Amino acid sequence: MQDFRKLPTVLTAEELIDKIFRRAAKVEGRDPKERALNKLSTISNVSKDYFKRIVESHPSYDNLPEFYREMVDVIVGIRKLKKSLAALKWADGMIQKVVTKSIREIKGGKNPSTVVKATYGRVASIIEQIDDELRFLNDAKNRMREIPILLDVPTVVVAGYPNVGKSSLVARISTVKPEVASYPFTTKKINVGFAEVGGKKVQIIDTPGLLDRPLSKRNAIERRAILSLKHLADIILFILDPTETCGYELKKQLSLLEEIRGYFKRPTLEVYSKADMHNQRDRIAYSAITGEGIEEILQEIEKMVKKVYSQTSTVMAPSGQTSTQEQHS
Ligand SMILES: Nc1nc2c(ncn2[C@@H]2O[C@H](COP(=O)(O)OP(=O)(O)OP(=O)(O)O)[C@@H](O)[C@H]2O)c(=O)[nH]1
Ligand SMILES: [Mg+2]
Repeated sequence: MQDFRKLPTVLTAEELIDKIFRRAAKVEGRDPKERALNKLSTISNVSKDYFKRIVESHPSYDNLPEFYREMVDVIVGIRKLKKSLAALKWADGMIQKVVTKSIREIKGGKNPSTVVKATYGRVASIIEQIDDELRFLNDAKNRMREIPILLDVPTVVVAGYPNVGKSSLVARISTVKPEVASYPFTTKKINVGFAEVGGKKVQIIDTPGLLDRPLSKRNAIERRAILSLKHLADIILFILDPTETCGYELKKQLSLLEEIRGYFKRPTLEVYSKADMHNQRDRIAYSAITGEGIEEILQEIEKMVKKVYSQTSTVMAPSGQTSTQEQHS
């Protein structure tokens, strides 16, 4: 499985030039000619190995399971990522050409130290040309750390308007403790935790808040929630805040709920949050503060998981393979 937290740090052009030339500087030889040839092959090898390591640390983005591919696209942009990796391959090829030419020149009788000096200059200039791409790849690596490792187990995606109490519930029922705060869009990425439901491991996913608006208007934070609903949810746990202290009217929240039911067509459990602040009980109402309703929610999830997983079909595993097991229709 692709673990995006294992992508290596990428040096800037300056750091990479320094690394290559420091290695070349240490190289010896019996005479000036041999020393120069050894330095050139060191430049060639160190840069080749470095570029290869970076390029190969990335998966083939075209073959990634959709959730991961779309997440990478939302977080960093796949086109830009591919362009940057291609730039590294270009630089590698150019350096190899320059070094090959220099070796030929020395063997042809040119002054070894003059050729080495000129090679240093050319190699440095090639690497400087990909400085933006190197920096982009390092930044991308840092940003892609947020992509979670997912398990192929029944998955509940918790969704709703911003600030309604999603993370507070996820903290209460699962192993993950996401940040909770009294303002919208506190959660900006997907948090994955686990809960034991009826003796079975269930994956619980906390998502950023969604507003009731067309997909084309959704921001990158909201898109992370949409991708979770689209690709990961066996069950949707939709949270409504009837107190409207979240800052959004219940009417709007209900309209989002209808949209999500219609669009994703997954078994959906609707619950009211903040039960300690209101008396509406026409849906399960829970309080993350008093614990009211929490047990009921877990029981409902257990029932839904059983129902959903009694039908056998194929699920997407994070590794990209598909596995047959009991799953939703
Ligand atoms: N009284 C009361 N307040 C709650 C309850 N659950 C959450 N809150 C408060 O509601 C606010 C939002 O809670 P969060 O859990 O961060 O809400 P969220 O839906 O994850 O918010 P975003 O990540 O911004 O979308 C915080 O101030 C919480 O303390 C509850 O059961 N009762
Ligand atoms: Mg949250």
